[in-house]
This record gives sequence, C-alpha cells and structure tokens, in this order.
Amino acid sequence: MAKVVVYAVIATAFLFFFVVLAPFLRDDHRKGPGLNRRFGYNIQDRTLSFDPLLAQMQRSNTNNTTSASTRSGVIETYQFLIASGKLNTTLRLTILFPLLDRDPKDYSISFNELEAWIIRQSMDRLDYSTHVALDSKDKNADSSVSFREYFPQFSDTDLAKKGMEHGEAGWWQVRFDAADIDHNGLLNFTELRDFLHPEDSENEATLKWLLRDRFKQMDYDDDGKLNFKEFQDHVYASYVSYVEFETAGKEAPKPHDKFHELDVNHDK
Ligand SMILES: [Ca+2]
Ligand SMILES: [Ca+2]
Ligand SMILES: [Ca+2]
Ligand SMILES: [Ca+2]
Repeated sequence: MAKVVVYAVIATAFLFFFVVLAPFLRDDHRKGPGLNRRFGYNIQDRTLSFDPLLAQMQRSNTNNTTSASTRSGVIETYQFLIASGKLNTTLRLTILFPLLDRDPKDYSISFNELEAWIIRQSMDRLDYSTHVALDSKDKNADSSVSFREYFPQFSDTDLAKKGMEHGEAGWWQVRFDAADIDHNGLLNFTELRDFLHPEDSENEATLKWLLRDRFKQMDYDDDGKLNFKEFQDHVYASYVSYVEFETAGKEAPKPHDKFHELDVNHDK
C-alpha cells in the first residue's frame, strides 16, 4: 500500500474516531464556549454525522416513523460491525473509503473529496429534517405548508396582534414570508428548508432576515448601529469562536483592532 494511502487511511481513522465516535464519548466538560457559537447558533446542535450509517442509527432512535425494515437493516449492519465485541473501525473505513475517494479515484482522499463528502452529509441532514417537518405539518397533503398548518398553536388574536418579539406570531410570520420565495403563502420543500435552516439558505430574503434578526439581538440600545461595547459584549466572542473554528486555533485580532477595522467611517 502506497505511503500516501496509508496516511489517508490513518487520517480517516482519526476523523472517524473524532467525528463518528466522539459524540457518544463527549462529556459536558468538553463543551467550551469557544466552539459553541457561530452567528448565534450552537455548533454542537448542528454537528453532522460523518458516517451515514451513524446518521441512520440516530434517526432510528429518534424517529418513530422509521420503517421496521430500515430499522432492522441498520441494526443488522451495526451488529455486523461489532461482531467481535468491539466496533470494527477498519471494516467500516473499508466500506466508507471508496465513497469518499471519487474525484479522482486514486486510493487517497484529498481535501476537496473530504469537503465534498461533508457537504453531501450536511445536505442530507437538512433534507431529512425538512422531510420530517413536511410530513408532520402538511395536514392537507399538498406537499406544502401554510402558516396555519405550521403554527396551529397561534390563535386569531395572536395573528392579529402580530407580536414581533422572538417566537411571537408576527416574528414567525416575517421569517415565513422571507422563505416564501414565490409569495403564494405556502412553503414548498425548498422554501421550508430555508425557513427551518436560514443559516444554510441561499435565499437572499431569508439571509437578510437572519442578519436583521441577529443584529437586533446585539443592538441593545436599539439605535440601529453597534457601538464598541455592543460589539465587544455580543459579537466579539462569536467572532473569536469563528476564527478558531475556521483556522484550527489561530489567534483572533483583539476586540479594539477588529472594531477599528470594521468601523470604516470611524464613528465608533
Ligand atoms: Ca481521491
Ligand atoms: Ca399543506
Ligand atoms: Ca411558496
Ligand atoms: Ca446600538
């Protein structure tokens, strides 16, 4: 086996351990604040499974609608992998390796192949959760959800009041309308995915809604701008987490320096 292939297998084994097994081994003390925030979202809530089998197992555990045959298939595969009493990581990697090694098929996994795989798993996760939501909310089976279908808990009074605090009917309505690209009052599958996962959306209206919503949470004095204190208290920690996450621990610029760089017209 060529040296580069060995390195790739070892690297994948480490990835397998940290990404696939780590969620089961993770203790609360590892949940440092540094990696938990990204634009107001909890990264650990959004962790995807590196291994589709693991994703299926998690879904089987949490989803009562999983068919018996799918469930038993997952269990059988899992039992096959732990036939010797411990998880056969090598066997699982042997199965996964060709799925990652696609472009080019050269018996090694490049950064781009790994990235493509992770994006595929991520899209699969988003699609799956959207299907689950659509199945449970679409009462008239027209493959779309109306605001009323999605939020049966809101009364006529709630809707008329149009409360704009986080989680009130008006706040959800604005988010719903931003995702409703064709403005027909219904969210189809793609629109519902944007609605449920605005941070992963490419819909400009949804992204603008997300930015306005996050900005509002940070702008404590409600003047439509972030002063240095608001930036330091509500943005900087997220920024540091982001830099650490994206650069594997590189030190972020100090808050004053970053604020000075962003405050182009220097009005503080
Ligand atoms: Ca390759
Ligand atoms: Ca419907
Ligand atoms: Ca629509
Ligand atoms: Ca402000």
